[in-house]
Amino acid sequence: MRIALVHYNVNRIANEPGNKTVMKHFGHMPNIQLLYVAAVLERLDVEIEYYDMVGMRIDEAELAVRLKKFDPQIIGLSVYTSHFHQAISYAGFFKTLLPNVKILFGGVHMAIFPLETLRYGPTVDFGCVGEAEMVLPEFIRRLHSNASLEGLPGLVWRDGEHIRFAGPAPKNLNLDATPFPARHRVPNEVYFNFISTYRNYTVFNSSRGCPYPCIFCESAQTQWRSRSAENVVAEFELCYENFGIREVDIFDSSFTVEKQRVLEICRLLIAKGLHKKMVWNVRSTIKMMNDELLEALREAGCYRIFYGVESGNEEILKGLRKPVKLERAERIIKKTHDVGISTFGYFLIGAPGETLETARQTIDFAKRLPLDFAIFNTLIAFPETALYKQHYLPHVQTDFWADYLTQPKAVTDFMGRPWTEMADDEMGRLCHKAMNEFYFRPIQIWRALRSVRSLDQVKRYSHAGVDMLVDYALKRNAR
Ligand code: B12
Repeated sequence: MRIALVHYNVNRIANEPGNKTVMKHFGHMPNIQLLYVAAVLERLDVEIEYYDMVGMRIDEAELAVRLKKFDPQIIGLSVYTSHFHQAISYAGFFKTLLPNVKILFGGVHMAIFPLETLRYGPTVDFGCVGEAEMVLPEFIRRLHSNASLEGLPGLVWRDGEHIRFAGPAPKNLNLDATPFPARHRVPNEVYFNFISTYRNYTVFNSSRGCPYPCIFCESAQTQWRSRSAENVVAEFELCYENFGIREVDIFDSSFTVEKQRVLEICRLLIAKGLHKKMVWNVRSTIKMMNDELLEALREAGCYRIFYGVESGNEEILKGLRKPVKLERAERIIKKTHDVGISTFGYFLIGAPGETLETARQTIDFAKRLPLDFAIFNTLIAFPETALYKQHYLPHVQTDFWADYLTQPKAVTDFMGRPWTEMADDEMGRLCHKAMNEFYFRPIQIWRALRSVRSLDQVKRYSHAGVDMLVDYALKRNAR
């Protein structure tokens, strides 16, 4: 059996909350989800081709040529709700090229809208609802043996006129048994993100799920599962030895949930000398960080920590169910900076109860912290989040995300924020102002320059800086 996996170029995101300059310079990262899928398929009796359209510079014409040549029976895509319509248009494109090909969707979107995706996406044949490693082995086995797909957990599929779904797959509780992402299928040397130091950069996942209840996140209070320290460090080693990777970006929602595991990862990285050969960074809640962890992380080569600070107002934080106190956030970020780890803060404008005054407090708080980088985004209510269910749906007449699935036009519609009286324009303007106020300070320019370690980084920072300046000047003139 032949299966093609396509990491398509995402350029139509619904309700995009991001800063334009950051989006423009965002970089291009490997698709870790789809690389896991490739690794799982490699263990089965399947021939695979993997196309990263941006990373491998494959445009649609070239993709068509390659797909026709490979002639897969199945094409797999990883889908977020925010770009569902783009995935659907790719599915249509693939079916015109290869009329008999079956389209398989997976990813976070399938976990939320399994039945709806097949109902409103007639070009989608199968959906994987859950982790690939929990569904694909049995799916492929049944396809190979021509067995019925009936009752297969984690698979949504078409049976003539009917859509069948036996419920989601059980969670993978043994992450150490999962193969490492198939990085040998992609050009690792081209990947980077907007503030990464090196270009031979990769995305990494050491745990899944998150125990915290933040209302804006779909992973809130989902079962947290982790890989052992040995398994994590073995993947670091492979990245360095086999793929020449020099920077590892750990995207776990909650890397620091288990202190002993983090300390052991640090110890092993040092024991193998990897702390001197590679740099890495993590995302952490303020709540789970402490002085001992910070010292250990620094020693082991962790050079940046991304903190979700979100707001400079305690009441807003409570409303977001964010487990952070401002005083602690300030202390931990200062300590992170003092031990020599670069700091990055995420902030939100437009939370429930936000006013001009609380937004101002957020901007001032961010400026007071020793942060090397900060980003201010407007808050978006994603499906299945508490924010959507409790602060959005009760206040509007329609179910935005349910309607969005049936209306491609909705991609360009803005869903609104009924939980605050502030106008969208005003929040957008405040985010823009916050970015300018934060970055155009001598101390901040100095901090950005001080964090530079590679020529590639100098070029990227200068381009982004110039764009921010031009944008700033144009917006000023327009006012
Ligand atoms: C890392 C991450 C990113 C990284 C992605 C890095 C990368 N290239 O891999 C970056 C920073 C690029 C990113 C960007 C965005 N993200 Co994001 N991101 C996450 C995060 C934190 C972790 C995802 C992850 O790595 N999981 C680990 C992998 C191993 O698990 P997995 O994704 O579930 O994959 C498994 C299964 O789903 C399945 N599977 C997945 N794909 C496929 C495909 C096939 C064919 C099959 C069979 C199976 C399968 O098998 C996989 C392996 O077991 C999640 C939150 C979370 N904690 O889950 C948000 C999240 C997925 N992101 C989200 C969003 C909204 C975005 C943005 C749209 C935000 C924005 N507006 O800018 C952008 C989209 C940009 C883009 N170009 O696509 C939302 C998605 C909401 C939704 N319903 O769509 C989430 C859930 C966060 C949230 N708000 O709650 N993100």
